[in-house]
Amino acid sequence: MSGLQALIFDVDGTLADTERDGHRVAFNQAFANAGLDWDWSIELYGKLLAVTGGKERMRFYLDTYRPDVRMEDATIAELHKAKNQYYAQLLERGGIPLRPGVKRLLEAARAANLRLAISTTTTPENVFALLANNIDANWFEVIAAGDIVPKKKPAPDIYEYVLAQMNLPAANCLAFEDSENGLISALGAGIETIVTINDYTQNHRFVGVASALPNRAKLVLSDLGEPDRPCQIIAGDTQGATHVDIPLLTRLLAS
Ligand code: XBP
Ligand code: MG
Repeated sequence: MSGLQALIFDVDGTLADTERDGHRVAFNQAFANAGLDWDWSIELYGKLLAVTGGKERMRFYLDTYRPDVRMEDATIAELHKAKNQYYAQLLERGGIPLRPGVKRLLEAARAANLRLAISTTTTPENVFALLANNIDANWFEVIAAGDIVPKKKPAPDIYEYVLAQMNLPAANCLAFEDSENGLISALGAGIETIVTINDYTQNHRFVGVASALPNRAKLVLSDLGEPDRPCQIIAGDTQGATHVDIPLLTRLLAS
């Protein structure tokens, strides 16, 4: 078996810009509702994103910014559950659209009989909440999310889990990520990766990030682009293409 067989997508920041106006807002609602005076600004949240996983992020916040506060893991888990309920409500209101080119590329992949999967740090319910408002979850044969593996990104575990579930070698897959942690995770599993940046990740390193080969993103783009709305190419060679489509991905994997 050779060539491109499957596309594996990160969720937050890649399928949709869910962090600043989604998860962050929902965290703050949960904190306020619990009577906590924590308020995660847009800027602070950018720093907290260094840690993947909502529960892990809250623990990191406490350790780093509120060392005076003692909080049990169970309390963090309750806060996280409340935050995810607020997040789902926000998505139900249609608050967060898919990023440019995402739906088009997923439809093209299905038409080309490519297999699809999700590899994310976020809680499974949050993935389904996003998909429910945008695309059919059944398009993805594997949805690997949250605590399904003990070590979250940048560990490669979640991508390795997807490969094992799909019974596919890394060489037949491409990953889509938006962040350095995500890129390190995918490369750690040996999967070539396309990065689409966003406001929070535009200054991340996408070259020389992992000891595994290859140690760089195959492409770094503003977004996946649309035929009538070209993407910006930040690094890599799209071979003249102005949006990401299946012929480009097939060529990239072969090159
Ligand atoms: C996303 C995350 C998540 C979300 C919040 O990483 O780090 O923690 O910010 O989701 P990725 P939860 O883009 O790699 O999926 O609160 O459900 O963890
Ligand atoms: Mg992401």
